[in-house]
Amino acid sequence: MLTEFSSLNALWTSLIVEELVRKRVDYFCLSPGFRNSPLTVSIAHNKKAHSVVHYDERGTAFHALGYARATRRPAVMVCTSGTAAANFMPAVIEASMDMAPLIVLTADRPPELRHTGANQTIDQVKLFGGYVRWFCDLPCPDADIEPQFVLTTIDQAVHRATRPPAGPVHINCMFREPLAPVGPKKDFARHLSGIKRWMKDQSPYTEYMYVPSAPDAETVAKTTTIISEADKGIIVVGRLHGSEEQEAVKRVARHLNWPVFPDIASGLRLGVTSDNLIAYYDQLLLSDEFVESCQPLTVVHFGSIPTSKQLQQLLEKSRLSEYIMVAGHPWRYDPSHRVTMRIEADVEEFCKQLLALIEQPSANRPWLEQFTVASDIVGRVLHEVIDDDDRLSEPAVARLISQNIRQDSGLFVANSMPIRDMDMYAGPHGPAVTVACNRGASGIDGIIASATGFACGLNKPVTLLIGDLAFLHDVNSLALLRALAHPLVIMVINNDGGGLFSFLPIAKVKEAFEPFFGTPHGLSFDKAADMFGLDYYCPDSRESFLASYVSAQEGNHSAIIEIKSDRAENYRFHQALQKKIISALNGL
Ligand SMILES: Cc1ncc(C[n+]2csc(CCOP(=O)(O)OP(=O)(O)O)c2C)c(N)n1
Repeated sequence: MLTEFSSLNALWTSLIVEELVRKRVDYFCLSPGFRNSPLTVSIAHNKKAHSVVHYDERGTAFHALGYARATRRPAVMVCTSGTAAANFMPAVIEASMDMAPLIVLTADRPPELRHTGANQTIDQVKLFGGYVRWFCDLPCPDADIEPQFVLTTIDQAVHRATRPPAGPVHINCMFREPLAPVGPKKDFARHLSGIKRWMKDQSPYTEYMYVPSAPDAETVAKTTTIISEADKGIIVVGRLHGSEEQEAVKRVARHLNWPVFPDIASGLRLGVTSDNLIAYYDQLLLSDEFVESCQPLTVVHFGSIPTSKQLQQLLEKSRLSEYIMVAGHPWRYDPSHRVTMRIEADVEEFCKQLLALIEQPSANRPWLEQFTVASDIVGRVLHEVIDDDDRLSEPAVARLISQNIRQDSGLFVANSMPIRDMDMYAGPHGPAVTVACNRGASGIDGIIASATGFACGLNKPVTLLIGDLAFLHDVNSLALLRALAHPLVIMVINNDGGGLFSFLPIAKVKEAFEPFFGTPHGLSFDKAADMFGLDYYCPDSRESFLASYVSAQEGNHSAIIEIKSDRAENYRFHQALQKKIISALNGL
């Protein structure tokens, strides 16, 4: 590391960037602005820093979030002062609620310009409130403050962002003029004398050792007893963090051989290989008769709250004797207030210890078979109604993606109907691709940007399934597709408004429904593709859909595939499908 800089601003920001990089936090998402120039230029100068630049801070932040989701490592987002920083808020909230690590660096004016009417100056202190794991109001670079302070601040920030519950941290960086690193360089060797070793080294200044909490033997033994003696047990799996957790939960699920209800983001729902994975659990629960006959008494739950409303209702309705929830953080995750035993432990470690202790419980074959038989019946109805039908319905799109997505790719599903359709109808025997979604706060904002970040983090092609309103909400982020090394295929279901609302009781308020909820816009997206230089397809049959999807995935170019749908017709299709499923399940 050099000792000559044009200003203390340039010196401090190069310490910040270098320390982040040494912590393996080397992915920087920036938006342009002048107040953040010292940070921006230091990022540009650091050869180990990877950067993405996007003009819209909201998209920049969601891109960082998508990257963090894919890598489980923090991404850094950088912006100027004022409303630029406020535009980071939606992604900060999503990251906070779904435990994705982020380092937020906002530039700010010096203290003497706060509350003075100075241009582009807002109150940025604790701007993100309780949604960050840690806030630091970093003073203006100052020769009287030792450089060690800068390094330990970054080390603390990375630690707070990554230890469970992971999440965003915010460092508000005040800078006084001059901001541009121009003019003659000065030697800061004396100022840097306290960190000589760090200057020669490649290691971070402070190593934080995080030892994940292993469950104590007593807890594992107690759980083992409950599980061994349990009757009518099910395993619920919500979103898990990373493939290690997924593998560990899979092993426990296989060993217990209880029916497993895997959420679409659990990592267990696609590419199913075990007989006890109940792929269509959500659809089974449509039948009151089936629900009556299959009420669980014991639940073991890993990961977050699943998307399925049916499952939530089942858990509320059942007379559970034990509801064990295992997660590596202290949060409640219990909206129906049914959890009786909450184990805060590293999920992998807990699963390992449980497996070492627990014998395979005596098989309750009829209990498991009830679910596997019913799930097969749902599968047959779906095949008949969706796969054997020429129409390109919205459920058909979800199914076709699950069956035809490339093995070596990722899948991002938007909120509203895309995630529900995928959860309910995805074929379980397609490729086991990595799935991500923004389910922390379930916004329809920032989805395109999140998918681009996810693609960069995975370093693989990604398919995004998204509705038209979510697409329009984030159309700016199509500019981010330029940053991708692999193509993103955006499947946009254009049902001319919010399809989800047709399924809600508000749909009965006829006079207000269309203008205030359905919100038709009459737009199509060919021109958006044109504007951002993307390939564009608009298939109107299963056959042309498949041809478009194959071509888009084979091409080395991002594409929009627009599927036009009719909201009212989609609602009727779902209703008819569900009626068939219920009648096939009744009388089982
Ligand atoms: C940022 C944000 N604003 C509003 C909502 C409320 N909302 C939930 S679903 C939905 C409609 C989404 O429409 P679209 O993306 O076209 O998907 P579809 O419902 O047609 O599947 C809206 C507005 C939200 N979840 N997030």
